[in-house]
Amino acid sequence: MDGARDTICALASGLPPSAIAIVRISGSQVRDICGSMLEGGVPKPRHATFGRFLDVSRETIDEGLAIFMPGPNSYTGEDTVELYLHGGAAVIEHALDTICGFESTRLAEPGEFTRRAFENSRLDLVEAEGVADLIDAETRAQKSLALDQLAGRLSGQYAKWRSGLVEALALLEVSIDFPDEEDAPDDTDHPVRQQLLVISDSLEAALADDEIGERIREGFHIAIVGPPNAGKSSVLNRLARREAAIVSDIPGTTRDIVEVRLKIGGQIAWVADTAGLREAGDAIEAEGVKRAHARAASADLRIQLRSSDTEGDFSGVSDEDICVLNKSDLSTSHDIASGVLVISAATGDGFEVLEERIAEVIRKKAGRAGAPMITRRRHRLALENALFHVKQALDLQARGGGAELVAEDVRLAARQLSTLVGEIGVEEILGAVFSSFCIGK
Ligand SMILES: Nc1nc2c(ncn2[C@@H]2O[C@H](COP(=O)(O)OP(=O)(O)OP(=O)(O)O)[C@@H](O)[C@H]2O)c(=O)[nH]1
Ligand SMILES: [Mg+2]
Repeated sequence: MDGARDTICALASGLPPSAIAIVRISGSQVRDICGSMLEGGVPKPRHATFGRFLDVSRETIDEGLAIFMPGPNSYTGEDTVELYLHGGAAVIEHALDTICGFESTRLAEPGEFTRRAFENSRLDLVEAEGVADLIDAETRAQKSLALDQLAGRLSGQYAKWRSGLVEALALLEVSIDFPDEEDAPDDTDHPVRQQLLVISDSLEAALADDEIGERIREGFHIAIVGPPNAGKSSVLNRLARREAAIVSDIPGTTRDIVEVRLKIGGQIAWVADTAGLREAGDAIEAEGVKRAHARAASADLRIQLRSSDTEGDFSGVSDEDICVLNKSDLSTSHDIASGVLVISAATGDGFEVLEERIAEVIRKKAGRAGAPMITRRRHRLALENALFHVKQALDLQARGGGAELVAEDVRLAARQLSTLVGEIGVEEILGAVFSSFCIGK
């Protein structure tokens, strides 16, 4: 990314054609651009001002509203203007071409407006991720998670842990700097230990969250498992309402995992069809069976599928799984155990109940989460590393390690939290976070 001195512009609204297009410009050239492009000159700050937009040859680009937000009290912290144009491709192109004709002015890269907001301390890194998540949110749950994050609840929690560590560090520094000083607290070991124990417990509790925040953000994992020919692929297709997986009467049809993304119970879910579980015939099927077992083990929820015409055996199945007997349209000689859902992928019989049962499980899982929730792998890794160092510090202290050594681990733990909120700017982290944004944000 180029230096912050360039002025950047982008279409901030959806792709044309649309009723209105919003073009956003940020940087030191904004006043000059307004002075030249807007018939009425630089608009009054934070007032919607109607007028004509002109190119350098004084040809009309369009007419519409402009809102000027002078820095530092703007989204990016720089002078910013938003132009509200008619949302046609030609209008937008004419406007952007004109703007990019100004000195040191260019199209923005993905996430560059938010990156500037971050660099100008308008947002921390975790809050900036909240912006991206809010834009990507498809469910209410994702939206409220993103809003919480944007409002700084997650950053607040991370900051609390960090300041606890800094306090412990301050106590340790006292015993390092003034080991024999009269005024120094006699025993800093005990308060340091207390402080570190509180943080370690709190980090451990936050990490033991079944990754619900990540599930809400990225989707819950559901696996359909069972013997060959039970109708797993047929069930997947009916849940997906399309022919996503191949169905045939040859046992062992599915080998690779076929996944569909659904909205269910107000959440996103990835439903995986898997290879039928049996002592496999050939090497390819054996690999499929291996993958099926692995996916079943890592899933948040398993749908155990059996076919009523062959076997209705659910022995050995976990209480947390949903037991489903398929092919209800065929006659069955089995007793049906209580709690087993009876469906037919051929007729659709029982699917409403099945979908409701899935929704119920997911809603329950999502509802178990405490607040604020860890929403990304990046955060989880940083917190796990922080916890590792806190525990190591506690361990060292218990074994009579010197304050310098204990302090080093506490410092490393605090550093993890600083990196998390972007206080310590590691360039590749910033690149990874902001490149996932859309252009114009
Ligand atoms: N009558 C009836 N046939 C069904 C039903 N569901 C699936 N079938 C048939 O059962 C056969 C197997 O269906 P699949 O969906 O391919 O079964 P599968 O469990 O994915 O099988 P594998 O991929 O081999 O493990 C096909 O011929 C389907 O048409 C049902 O509810 N009723
Ligand atoms: Mg199949």
